[in-house]
Amino acid sequence: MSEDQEDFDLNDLDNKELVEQIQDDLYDGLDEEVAEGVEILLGRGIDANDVLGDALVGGMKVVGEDFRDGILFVPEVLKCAAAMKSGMVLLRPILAKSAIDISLGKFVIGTVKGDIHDIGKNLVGMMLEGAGFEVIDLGINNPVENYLEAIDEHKPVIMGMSALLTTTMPYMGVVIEEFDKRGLMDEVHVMVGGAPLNQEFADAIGAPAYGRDAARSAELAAAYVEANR
Ligand code: B1M
Repeated sequence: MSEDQEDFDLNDLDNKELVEQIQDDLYDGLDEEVAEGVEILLGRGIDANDVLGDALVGGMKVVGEDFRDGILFVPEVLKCAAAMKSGMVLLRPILAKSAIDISLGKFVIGTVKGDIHDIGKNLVGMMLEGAGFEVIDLGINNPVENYLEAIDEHKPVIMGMSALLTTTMPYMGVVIEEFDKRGLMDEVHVMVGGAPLNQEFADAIGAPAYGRDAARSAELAAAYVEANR
């Protein structure tokens, strides 16, 4: 380690510099540094949502662009994802702290078959917990059978699917078709989300709800429950 690096202290940076430093550290896959930076910002009283949006999601945006342009490859992006998660672990208890006494019910969420992206799904899960839902996370790569089993076992109010690839998002339509065949669309509200989706796609596959981002999804889900109590 060079003398410069040894002397470098994240505490010396102002908030704006620290956000940029966290973005750089996330890009370089430095999980300990990302976690330290997040801790410092929280310790300075910065809102957890701002830390998430500016430092972590902001950093991942740059990663996504360079991944798309062939500057970063899968092994590097995996490290970035791990670094992002090291920051999310610290935000989770704050974002997920139950804001409401009465549970809004169960929300099952999972990434669809063929897709292993889970950062966005995990964020949505955190926000839902914060809004008052009990979240059952099915993880990644879920075939329709997993969603069906989860409905049977947990009787959720809402079932959420996430997809990050244009090649996996049509599978959401397959799941909805199966639900429809089994008469489940009246029993469970379905929400879909993920970067390549939009309202038009959600409408086309017959999804009753489309969540644009984590915060909006939690608001939509809570509003649905309130309206149907
Ligand atoms: Co992937 N990947 N990736 N990747 N990866 C994308 C998605 C891509 C856009 C990158 C790019 O080219 N710019 C591109 C997809 C292109 C396309 O389909 N058109 C892509 C590709 C091509 C691939 C591979 C095929 C690469 C390869 O192998 N050649 C491969 C596929 C693997 C597979 O799934 N079968 C692959 C692999 C990976 C990694 C494993 C390396 C890693 C995932 C690690 C992990 O998740 N644990 C990875 C990552 C990290 C990305 C990018 C860089 C970042 C995704 C992310 O976490 N974003 C991504 C580029 C990008 O999106 N800019 C990319 C941050 C997150 C907070 O946002 O997930 O959008 P997001 O979630 C948001 C909203 O979308 C919404 O709320 C969230 C929070 O606000 N939301 C929901 C999400 N789910 C929701 C569900 C809801 C409601 C809202 O209701 C239930």
